[in-house]
Amino acid sequence: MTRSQVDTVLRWLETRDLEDEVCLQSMQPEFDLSACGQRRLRKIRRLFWSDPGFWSQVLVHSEIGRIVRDVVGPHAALIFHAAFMKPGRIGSRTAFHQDQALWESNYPDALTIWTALTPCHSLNGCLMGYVGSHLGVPIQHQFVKGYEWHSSIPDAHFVGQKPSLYEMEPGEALAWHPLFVHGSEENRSNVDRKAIVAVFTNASHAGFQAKDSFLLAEMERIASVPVDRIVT
Ligand SMILES: O=C(O)CCC(=O)C(=O)O
Repeated sequence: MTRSQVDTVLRWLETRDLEDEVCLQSMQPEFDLSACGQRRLRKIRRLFWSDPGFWSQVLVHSEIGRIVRDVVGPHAALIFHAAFMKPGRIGSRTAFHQDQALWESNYPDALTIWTALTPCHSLNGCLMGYVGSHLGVPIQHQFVKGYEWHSSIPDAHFVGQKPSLYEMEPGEALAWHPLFVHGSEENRSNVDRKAIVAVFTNASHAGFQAKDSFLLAEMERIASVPVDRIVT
């Protein structure tokens, strides 16, 4: 994403961050809590479905749309779209997992694209992952004491292995396979570490089902109508 696209998305997210919790319910919010009771947004989901016009412009006019069309193909559909806000000082970690383990349906062709909106480095909880893990098999996930957000891969699985750290600048993106093992540490800096993640898959597969889905081709149609809300 370009700097101006990143700024536009940050402004959109800032508005959500200031919204009343009740207004955010359809985005299934999660919150981080400090020891003294401070509550900040950790994650919101269903970004696209809360503002399809805005997000069609962002996804199609950034490199994301082109990459998805090349890799996933003409029947690509968005099935998950979330923001990770990882607030300064209190932003919690994301335990190691394979995305496929957290989904209700199988999406073997899915492509996850994670875009940094702020600098992401080791101090503020950049993405980490095990190179080559996508070539393996689905790993057993379980609920681990002290980490309730979702099931994850117990530490014992990684004895003797070190994850790679992906330090990134705003606008840079990572793309991965549904079996790629990844996570992130807590934010130990004073500033928020923000990123958005979009998952696309091939919607023309027999038996394709998803609670939310939106075709890239339809986004392209929407984005072809000029609007003044996004600067490219
Ligand atoms: O942004 C993060 O810290 C975690 C992202 C993640 O785990 C995901 O998108 O699946």
